[in-house]
Amino acid sequence: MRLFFALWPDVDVARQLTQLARRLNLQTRSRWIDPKNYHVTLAFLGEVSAADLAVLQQIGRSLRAGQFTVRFDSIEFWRESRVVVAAARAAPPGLLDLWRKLNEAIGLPREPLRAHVTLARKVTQAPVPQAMSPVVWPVTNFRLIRSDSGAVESAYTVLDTWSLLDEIRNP
Ligand code: 2AM
Repeated sequence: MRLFFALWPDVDVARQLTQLARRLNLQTRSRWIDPKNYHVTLAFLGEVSAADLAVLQQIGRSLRAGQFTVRFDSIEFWRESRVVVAAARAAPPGLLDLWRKLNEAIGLPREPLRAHVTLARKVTQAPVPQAMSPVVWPVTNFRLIRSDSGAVESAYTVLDTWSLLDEIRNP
C-alpha cells in the first residue's frame, strides 16, 4: 500500500481553497484536483508493507506536537511537476516542529519543507497572477493516508487521525 502523512482541511478551509482555485484561469487540459482530495503532504512513504503500517501508526500515536495556523498566501506554478499550488511563503514554527519530529521518527531524509496544497495538475502554462486573500488554516490534527491509484485521480483513505496538543498555538 502507498502511504503518506498529511494535513487535511476542514470543510471551511476546503471551501476557501476551492474559491481560490476557481478564480484561476487555467488551460482546459489542466486537471483540477477534487476539493475533497485537498491536503498538505507532511511525509511521503511510498509503498509500505503491513508490518511497516503498524510502525507508522505507532509513530503517529506517540508523536507530541502543538497546534498551529498556516497562512496560504501564494499561488505558484511549479513548472517541473506541472502543478499549480496554494503555498505558504512562511512555515510557522509549529508546522516545522511537527514536520521535523515526523520525518525524524520515520528516518526519512528531510527535503526542504514547502507547505502547499496542489490545486491542479497537468498544467503547462502559469496562471495569470491575481490578487488573493490568504487562506488561514488552523491545524488541529494530522493524518495517515492510503493512496490508491484511480482512473482520473488517486483515491485517498484516512487510516488514522491524531490530535495535536492545544496548549501551544503559533500564530
Ligand atoms: P503533492 O503533495 O505535491 O500533491 C500523495 O501521493 C501525496 O504525496 C501527493 O499529494 C503528492 O504530492 C505527494 N507525493 C507523491 N509522490 C511523492 C514523492 N515521490 N515524493 C514526495 N511526495 C510525493
